[in-house]
Amino acid sequence: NTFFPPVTLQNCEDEPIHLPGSIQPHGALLGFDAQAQLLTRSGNAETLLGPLPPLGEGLAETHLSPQVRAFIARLAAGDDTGMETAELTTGAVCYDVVAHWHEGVLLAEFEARPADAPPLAQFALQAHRTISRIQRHRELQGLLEEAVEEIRRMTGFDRVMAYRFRSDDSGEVVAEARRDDLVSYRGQRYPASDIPAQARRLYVVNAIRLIADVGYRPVPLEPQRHPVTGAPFDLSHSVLRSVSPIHCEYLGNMGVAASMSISIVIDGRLWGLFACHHMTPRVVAHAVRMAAQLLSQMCGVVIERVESANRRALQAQVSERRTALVEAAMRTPDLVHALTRNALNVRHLVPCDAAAVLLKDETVVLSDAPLDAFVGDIVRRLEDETVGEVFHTDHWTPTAGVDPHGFFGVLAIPFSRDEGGWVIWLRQEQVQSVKWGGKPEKSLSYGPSGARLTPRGSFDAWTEVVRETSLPWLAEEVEQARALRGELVELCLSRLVETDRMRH
Ligand code: BLA
Repeated sequence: NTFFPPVTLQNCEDEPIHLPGSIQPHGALLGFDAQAQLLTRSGNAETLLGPLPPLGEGLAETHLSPQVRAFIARLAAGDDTGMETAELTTGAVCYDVVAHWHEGVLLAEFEARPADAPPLAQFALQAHRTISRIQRHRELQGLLEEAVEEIRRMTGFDRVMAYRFRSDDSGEVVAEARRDDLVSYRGQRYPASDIPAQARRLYVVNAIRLIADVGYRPVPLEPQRHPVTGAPFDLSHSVLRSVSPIHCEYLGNMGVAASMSISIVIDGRLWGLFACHHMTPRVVAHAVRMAAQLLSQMCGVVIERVESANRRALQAQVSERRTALVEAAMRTPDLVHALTRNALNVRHLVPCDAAAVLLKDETVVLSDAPLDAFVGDIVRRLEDETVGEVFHTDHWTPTAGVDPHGFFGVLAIPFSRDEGGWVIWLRQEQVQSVKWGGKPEKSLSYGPSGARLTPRGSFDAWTEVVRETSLPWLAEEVEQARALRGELVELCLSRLVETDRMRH
């Protein structure tokens, strides 16, 4: 790469992956301006496609085939920003030609159709069948399991994973279909830096990418900069874009020779991706990639539907529990008992690993761990602060000498300042609930960046990032706590008024 300083493990996010100045060698690229004059081409273009005009000139009769010339002339005359695809022959080779306009440059990419590529029609039919099956799912796990099986069948990859981003952009393999002899990656966690921010952004707008041979030598564009603007050509939407060398090293260390991933985008946000590995180089025909992309888009639609239905059902259920809990509290003078001692208690309002209720001199902790001192310390510290209605953190710093027993998430509501009334929910450190499940990677060799670029290295990096933090408290969880506080404040207030009236 001739434009930018070398990429290291430390500056991954700065690598301008959309401006690599080169493509992968399993195809050729031509760039034209609005006058259909050649602006750039990949170094392998003449070898693959035959004679081309000099830079700055248009295609003539001696260049490419009439079919291809007509296709390019038509696109050059328009300014459609979408992607256009055609199956075109030149020099006795049949190509999938994929063309799009971007920032005033028409990029046309040529991929030889694999001899055994099934006709597009067959894939359209198959995709249609699959999609109607996918649409029937009402539950996330089943949907993703079926999707990875289906993508594996469609593409023939050795391993297909559904990779889901978590709220901190770290990720988890949530479903997997794989060749029997491969170690499973299901359940593994990876830090956000394994798919850096600029890559996640790019994958929202360009939903699919193929690395046909991890060990490839990039083919430079000639020239690498636009002759008029001087800017490097933007390959954000290119299908042959050369990918980050760091990522290729990562895949190589894993023993992977070809990789493809397909974005799962929901509401303009990268929800996750289907990540495919092959242990030998593998070219996937354009039509197959489009079918897989269509499937992934459909998954996005269904996931969104399932998740919002789940969210609504859960919210309704929790609100019902909250009402029942407050009603129970209203029936007895012993508020603390009502909130902690029944089958339904404060633990059931917010997903947590422990909870506590404090009032006057009483502290009831719902946990196997001896948390009285820890909880007492939390309240002492929060009483000194202006907490407002709800306090929450996913990285509580315990006071020196107070054992947090592995709890780092604190969600707390003060419901009676005068009488020291608090409800507290606690969550454990994330790492406690996830264990490294991979086998030792005996068979793997490390590239120049060492062991960091391996699943084991990723897990260690993830562990480092999430050390002494819990899962974050979600907005709707905080809102449930706030609602409970409102109701308890009111309850306490009405009791106060009651006592007052009885006194006078
Ligand atoms: C890209 N990283 C990616 C991609 C995936 C992953 C799926 C998309 C490209 C592709 O389809 O292969 C990560 N792949 C994984 C993970 C699993 C997997 C986690 O199969 C788990 C099983 N990567 C690193 C580190 C850096 C890094 C430490 O691990 C940087 C310091 C960079 N990853 C990196 C970059 C890209 C990337 C720059 C973008 C590649 C591109 O599109 O050019």
